[in-house]
Amino acid sequence: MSKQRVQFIKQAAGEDAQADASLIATVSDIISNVRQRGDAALRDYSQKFDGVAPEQLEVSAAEIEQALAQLADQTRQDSEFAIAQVRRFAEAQRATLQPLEIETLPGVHLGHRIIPIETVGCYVPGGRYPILSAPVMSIVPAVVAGCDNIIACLPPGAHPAMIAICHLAGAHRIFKVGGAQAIAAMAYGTASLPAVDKIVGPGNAFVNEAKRQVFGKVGIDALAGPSEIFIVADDSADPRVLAADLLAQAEHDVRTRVGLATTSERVAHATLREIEAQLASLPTAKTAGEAWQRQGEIVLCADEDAMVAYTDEIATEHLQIHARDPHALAARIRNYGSLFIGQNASVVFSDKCCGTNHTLPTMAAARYTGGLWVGAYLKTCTHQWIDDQGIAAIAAPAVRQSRTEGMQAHRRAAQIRLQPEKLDAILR
Ligand code: HSO
Ligand code: ZN
Repeated sequence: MSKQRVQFIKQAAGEDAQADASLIATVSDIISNVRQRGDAALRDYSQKFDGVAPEQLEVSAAEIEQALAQLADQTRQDSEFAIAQVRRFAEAQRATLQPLEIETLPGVHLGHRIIPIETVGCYVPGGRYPILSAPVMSIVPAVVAGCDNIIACLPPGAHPAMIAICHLAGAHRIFKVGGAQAIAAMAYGTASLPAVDKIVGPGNAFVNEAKRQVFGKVGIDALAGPSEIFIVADDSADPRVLAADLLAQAEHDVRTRVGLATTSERVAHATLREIEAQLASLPTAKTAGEAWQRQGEIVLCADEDAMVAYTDEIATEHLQIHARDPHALAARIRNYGSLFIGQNASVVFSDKCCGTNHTLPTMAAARYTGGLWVGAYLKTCTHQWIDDQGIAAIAAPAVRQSRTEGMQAHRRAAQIRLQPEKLDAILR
């Protein structure tokens, strides 16, 4: 878009989140090692990267009991609340996916069925914070989809609460394996870990690169970068609330991209001041402040059209709309992972417990996809059945096209289903 219509009050460095050559090579080594040496390689990598090598890679029933017993009552209740909300929304979304049967021509019956993926692997990240909602977001929709086997993998050093929540969310088997080695194990299988059909869930740069490399052997949900937030605001927005929401995502990672586009010069400058003021008392300011310095931006837009165009270019993971008529403004924007309409709809609610999935497209992938949802665990597979009347309608074009293409076996396969007298009519 024409840059004259937007003015940067603060500009982001715009770092490239692509994997570099050494990361690609390291991950490729890890994957081939796990393929060759299985569990032994998993233990070696755990020792190297996590400082522990569990003899038993699968979390036992006794360990699950212990993790549940250690979980504070309130934390358990809050997790069960989050699980219930995510389940409720996933069930409603599941209900929108319906089987189809249609007769498109006399005797030509086409349809699709919705089939759960048999075995899914949910990667649960370790990382800077033990994000208790992470297992909820990848496991609950798999349960709702009806997957037969739901495997969860988490780093051996993960907080025991994460094990308890994997279990509460509905994982069938849980493994203490993290990083690229976990992705390799789920893709190819080892003596302890079953090979899965699809791997979902975010992770660090190693996990991400491993998912990219095993794609094809298994399905993957998406490639995840650091969390992002972008807010569009008119002059009715409250800079205190804007700053709080920007800093909430900035505390994830120093590479987190956070931004505000506004048509109000007052809101732009007041938010800049508010961010500095709030950082001063924020216990996680080390990360959030660095993220803001590196990746924070505030953009003053000439008008609403410029704001909408710029926002669509950013294609952010989370898009908040703070405006007098937030629904009208929201309706104009195409590219976002999840949309937060109006001042009350903060990203933090989706992050934790309101019920929408928090695993969303980053790095502008929102141009071509939405986030993780129950549909990601389901296959929409077509079928057809064709009676004699249908053959009369479709065999002739199939025979002729195959002949034109020189695909003689295809021609025969279509032709063999035709009465000889009809065939004569086609070939004439
Ligand atoms: N914003 C993260 C999810 C999250 N944040 C959970 C805090 N808790 C990715 O969408
Ligand atoms: Zn977050």
